[in-house]
Amino acid sequence: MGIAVSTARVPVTQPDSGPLTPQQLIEIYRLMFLSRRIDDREILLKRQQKIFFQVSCAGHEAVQVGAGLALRPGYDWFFPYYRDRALCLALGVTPEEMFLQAVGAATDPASAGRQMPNHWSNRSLHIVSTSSSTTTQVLHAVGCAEAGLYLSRTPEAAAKSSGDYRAFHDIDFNRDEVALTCVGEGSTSQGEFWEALNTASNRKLPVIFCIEDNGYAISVPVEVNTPGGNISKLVASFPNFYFAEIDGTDAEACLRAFGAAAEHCRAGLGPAFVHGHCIRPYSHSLSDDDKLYRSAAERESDAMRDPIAKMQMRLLREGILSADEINALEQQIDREVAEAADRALAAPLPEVASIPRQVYSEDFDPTSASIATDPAKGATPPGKAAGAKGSAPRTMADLINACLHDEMRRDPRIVVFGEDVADASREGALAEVKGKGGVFKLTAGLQTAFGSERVFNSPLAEANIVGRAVGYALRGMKPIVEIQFFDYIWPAMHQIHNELSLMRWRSNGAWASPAVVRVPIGGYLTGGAIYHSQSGESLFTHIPGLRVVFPSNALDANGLLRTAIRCDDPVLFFEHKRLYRESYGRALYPGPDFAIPFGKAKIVRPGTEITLVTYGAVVPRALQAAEKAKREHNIDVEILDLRTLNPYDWEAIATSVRKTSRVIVAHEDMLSWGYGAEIAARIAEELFDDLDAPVRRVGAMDTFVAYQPVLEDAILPQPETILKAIRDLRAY
Ligand SMILES: Cc1ncc(C[n+]2csc(CCOP(=O)(O)OP(=O)(O)O)c2C)c(N)n1
Ligand SMILES: [Mg+2]
Repeated sequence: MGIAVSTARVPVTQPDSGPLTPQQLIEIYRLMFLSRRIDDREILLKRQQKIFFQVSCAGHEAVQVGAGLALRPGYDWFFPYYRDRALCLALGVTPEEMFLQAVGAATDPASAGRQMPNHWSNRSLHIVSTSSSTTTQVLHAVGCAEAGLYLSRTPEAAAKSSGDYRAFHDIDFNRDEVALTCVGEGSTSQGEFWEALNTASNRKLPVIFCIEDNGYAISVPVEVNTPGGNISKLVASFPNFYFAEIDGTDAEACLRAFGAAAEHCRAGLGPAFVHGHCIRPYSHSLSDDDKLYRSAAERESDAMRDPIAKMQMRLLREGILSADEINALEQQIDREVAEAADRALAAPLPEVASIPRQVYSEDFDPTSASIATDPAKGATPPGKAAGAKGSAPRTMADLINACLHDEMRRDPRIVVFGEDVADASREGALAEVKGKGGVFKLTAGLQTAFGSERVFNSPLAEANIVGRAVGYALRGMKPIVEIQFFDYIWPAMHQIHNELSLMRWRSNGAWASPAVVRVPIGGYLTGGAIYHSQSGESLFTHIPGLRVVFPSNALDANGLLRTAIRCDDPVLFFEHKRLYRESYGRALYPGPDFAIPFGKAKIVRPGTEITLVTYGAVVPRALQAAEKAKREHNIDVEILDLRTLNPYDWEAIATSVRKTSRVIVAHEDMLSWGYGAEIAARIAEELFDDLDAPVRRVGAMDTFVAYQPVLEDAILPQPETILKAIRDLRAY
C-alpha cells in the first residue's frame, strides 16, 4: 500500500473497537520513529555544543504514543515528565517547537529559553508546564481534575469578571475530561506520589497515572525504589481504580490500556493506573553513562525489546508496509527533523532584558494605589446589635473569617481546603454540632455557608494541600488553602518553591498558579515551644514569584487578605497566632470590598529621631518600647509596619530614614540571615550618607523557641530588648 504520512491524529481508539487500521498502525510507527529521530538529532547537537542538555524518550515511545492517541489534546489535561517527547508529539507539539526549546530560543513556546529541553508546556493543547522535580506534577493533575469536576457542576464559576484575577483567566472544562500524569517508576518513591493516589482514590477523580517503568532511576534499579520490584502490586488495594499492567513496548497494548483507562475515568468511576514496562536503551541522559552500572547482558536484553524495532517488524510481517516503504517513510521523517532543527538553530535568542518578565503577573498590579478603599465606607456604624458585623471592634481572627465569607460569596471560583478547615466532614453531624472550622477557627462557618464542594478537609499532608492548589489555580480557580501551623509548612516547601512560585516564570506566562496559602505563624504563646512558635519568613521572601504578606492587626489582615485573593500572583499570607484574638489592633468590620494594596507600609507611630522598621507581632511590642522611650528617655521613635514583606515599601523606609538618620530593623525571627539582614544591607548601601549611626537589628536568639516561658521570653525579642536598642542607638 502507499505511504500516507500526515500530521493528523488518528481517531481515538476505544478498547473494544476492533483491530487497528493499517493507517493507525503507520501513524503510531511514524510518531515513535519521529520521536527517536528527534532524540538522535538532539544528541548530535549536544555533541556539537549547539544545545546544552539532552534527555531522551528512547524506549518509552510505545507507552507514550498509546497514551497520547487515546486522549484528547486541548480537551483532556496533561501533566507529563521530562521523557514524554512521544506523548507530546502525539498530542500535537511539533518537532520544531521541541528544537526551539533545545537551543533555548526566544521563540521556544514552552519557556522562551528558560527551561531545559523536554520540559513541556503548551496552553492550547492543555500540556501544563513541567518542572525537573520528579513527581510534583501528580498533585497538580489531582487538583486540576477536582477543579474540572467542580466546574462541570458549577459552570457559572467559569464566567469572566473584571476587577480581579478572573479577568485574565480563561476557563475551559469538559464534563468528561480526564487528567493524565506520567512518572518513572523511581519517582513512585516520592511521598507526593502516594499523596496523589490517596486523594484521587478518595474523591474518585478522573486522573490517569501512567508509570513508565524502565527499571532504573538514573543508576538505581527498581528493586531499590520499590519493595518487591513491582509498583502495581503495591498500589493494588487503592479503591476505585482501573488498573492495567502492560508491556510498555507494545504500542497497541498501550493504546488499548489507555483507552480503557480513559473510559473508566470519563464514566466517573474513579482514577486509573497504567503501568507500562518499557526500556531505556540510551543512558539516563547525556550526562550519564549506563555502562558504569549495567551489565552488557542486561543492556542487550533490553535492546531486544525496542518498541520501534517491534513495530517495524509488525508492519512488515502484516504486509502493511514494505521495506522500501518503511525506508521512504523514515527518510521523509529524517528530512523533516533536519529541517526543523535547522530552523530552530537559526531562531533568535532571548533578550537579556526579558529575564525579569513574568516573575509576577503583568496583568494585575497588587501595589496599585487604585486598590485602596476607605474602611469607613463599608463599615456598619457602631451601636448595632451585638454580634452583627461592625457593631463592635473585631479581632483579627474575626475579620479574616469575615473576609473569607465575603469573598466566597462574591467569587464562586474560590475553594477552601486544608487540615481541619471544614466545619465537619461528616455533614450529618452539623445538625447537632457547631463545627470545627480550623484549629484556630479562622474558617468557621464556611462549609456551612458554602457547602462541602467548596470547603473541605484535606488529608494530613502539606504537599498534597499546596500541590492540589497549584492544580486548581492553573486553570483559573482560586484556592485558598491553610497550612495548619508554619512549623509544618516544610513538607510543602518543594511545591511552594519549585512549583507554586515558578509556574509563571518557567512557562513565560503561559501558566500561573495564583493560589492563596494562609499560614498561622509565630510564637509569644507561653508554652508554644519548638514546633508551634516558628518564624522563618525570609526563607519565603527569598523565592521570586511569591508575594508574602504579614499583617499586624485586624483591619490590615482583612484588607490585605482581600487583595491577596483578588490578585493574580501566589500569595503566602502569614497570620500571627498571638495576634488572632488580642485586644491590640481590633477594628470595625470594614465592609465587603475593603482592600489594601501590597507594598505600602503604615506609619504606626510618627517620630523624628529613630526609625523602627518592623511587622507582625513585634509591632505592638515596638509600640510599647517607643512609648516608654518617649516617656522615660524623651526619644521620639517613628514606627513603620511593613505589612507586606514582598513587595515591601522601600520608599517609606527611605523617607523615614532620611528624616531620622537612625534606624532599627526589628523582627521576631532569628537575627542571623533574617528578614532584617536584607533591609539593613539595602539601607547601608543606598542611604549611607543619610545615616548618623550604624543600622541596628533586633531579632530572636539564633536558636529555636523553647517551651519553658522563662526561656521563651529570653529567646524572643521583648519590648525591653527593643527599648535597649533604641537607647543604644540614640546614644551612638
Ligand atoms: C525531586 C527530585 N529528586 C531528584 C532528582 C534528580 N533526578 C532526575 S531524574 C531522576 C531519576 C528518575 O527516575 P524514574 O522516575 O525512574 O524516571 P526515568 O528517568 O527512569 O524515566 C533523578 C533522581 C529530581 N529531578 N527531582
Ligand atoms: Mg525509571
